[in-house]
Amino acid sequence: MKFRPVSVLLSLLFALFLLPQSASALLPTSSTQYLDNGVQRITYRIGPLTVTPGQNRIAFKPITGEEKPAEDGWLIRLKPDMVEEDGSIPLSSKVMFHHGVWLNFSRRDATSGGQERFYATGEEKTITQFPDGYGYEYKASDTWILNHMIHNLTPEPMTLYAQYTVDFIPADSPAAEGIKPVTPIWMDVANGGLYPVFDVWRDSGGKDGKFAFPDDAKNPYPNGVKKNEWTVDRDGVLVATAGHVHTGGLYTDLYLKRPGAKYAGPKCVKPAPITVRGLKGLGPKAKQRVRKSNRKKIRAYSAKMKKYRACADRMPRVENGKVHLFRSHAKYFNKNQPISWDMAMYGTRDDWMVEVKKGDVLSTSATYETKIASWPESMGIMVAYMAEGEKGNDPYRKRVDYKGIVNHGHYEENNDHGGGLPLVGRDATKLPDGATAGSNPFVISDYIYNGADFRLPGSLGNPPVVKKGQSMRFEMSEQDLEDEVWHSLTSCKTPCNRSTGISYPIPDGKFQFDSGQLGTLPGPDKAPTVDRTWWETPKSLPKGTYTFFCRIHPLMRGAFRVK
Ligand SMILES: [Cu+2]
Repeated sequence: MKFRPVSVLLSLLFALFLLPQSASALLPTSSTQYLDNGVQRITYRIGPLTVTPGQNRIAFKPITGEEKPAEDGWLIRLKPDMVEEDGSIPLSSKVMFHHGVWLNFSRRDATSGGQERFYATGEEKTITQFPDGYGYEYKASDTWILNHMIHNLTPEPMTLYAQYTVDFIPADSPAAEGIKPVTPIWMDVANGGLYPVFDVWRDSGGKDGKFAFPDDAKNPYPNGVKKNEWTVDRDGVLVATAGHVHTGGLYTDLYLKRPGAKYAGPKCVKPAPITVRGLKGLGPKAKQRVRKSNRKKIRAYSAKMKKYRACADRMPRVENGKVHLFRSHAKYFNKNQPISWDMAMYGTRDDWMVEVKKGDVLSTSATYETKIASWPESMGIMVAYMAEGEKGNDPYRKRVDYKGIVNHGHYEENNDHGGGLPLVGRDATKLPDGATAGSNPFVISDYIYNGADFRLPGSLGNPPVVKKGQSMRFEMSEQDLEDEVWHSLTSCKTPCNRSTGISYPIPDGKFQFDSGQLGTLPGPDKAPTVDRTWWETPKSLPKGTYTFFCRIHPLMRGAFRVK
């Protein structure tokens, strides 16, 4: 989309009234660019969001007055960001936008029945854009709430803003004429929960080294409800989709099932093979003569084969009424290693446009790599957008699952990969024995695994020792529990002492263990914590020195020894 930044209109009035005298660096809540096709490109910031040291909590923030459009209209593109007070984007090695889900409390969600989840982002910061002529209908009277999880990887407090840039067409603008509304169809392998996650363990993926949820999971849906499916509730056309995975994720898939449906396109006729007199044993001249005399025949055959291949390529593969609609690949900028947030998802092309019928079943799955590491608390989401009663591509006649378009390039905030120098501590495998594990637990406080943290100097950093077949216990401090600072003990490959970044350390220990996020919360849904304040090392570990880190605060490193 081309645009001409004619002018930048700051919301001066609001800004002047709201600007605290001490905070002259504060940017206004919104700013507008007028694009030349009747579209306003408006950047809103939601906040300030106070981010406590080390936090990793799910919170809700009403999106009020000047944090969203003032008049009715259409949202045709949304681009997310997370910014500091001066508008700069923090390094994702320091703070991570785990997720932001924009909820519209004035509408019902198509797939969950709760409040409508109409837009979402994770740290990969996917831009949502609808094909020309489609938009998300906006009413100024709608109640919006941001469900956000901002993960502070450091002990420093922060003040941040969730920022989003919308391409907006006011309802009374001539450009709004004929825009068709889209409904968000939230597809999720664990749809419905506040924290829809699953664990991926290294080597669980079988021969191909890939683990797909739910297909490869044992008993993925214990109560029998297939959370990754949705029955289409009206005839319509899917206009766009893109996936969401976490680090280690390779792709998400979207399928459609129509009971009894079969391939309905033209038959692709494979040409009968032709025979040419054998060339074996002939001299070069004779060979040329034979080829020449058969040239017409060969050409005709090649042309038919070409036609056949093109036809076959356009043919969808239908199995038991099920057809593949799209695979949203994750493109990693990290030398193609799927080990960090330095990535972007593939989204559909504007000509994707898939016809669906009432009663069809949409389903999704998410695939992760399992050769490099384990990936606890992973997600698999595909938000699709659907327009009603439109004409599109019949997925049973014509293949629609082409590769799509990568959503964006590498982002600067993802430059800090870590895994280098300086080392954060000594090599624990070479340190002498520390204390012997007794009845007192090791207490985690001030971002230190006290008694087991190899970053500490001298004998303080020596790995504590436990007898084979026994376990040692780690406990959260009262203070961390009170401050809601969750920690994990997650195995990483020894010596696990390189610099911290978005791709180091990772859960790649030779023997895998993960405590989950230690902590407890009030209420029925304790996510993201495991609702436990302690963890014990597995009794099954063979002799050796084990290193671990905190997935929430990867600067934290520890070790223990089994003897
Ligand atoms: Cu921690």
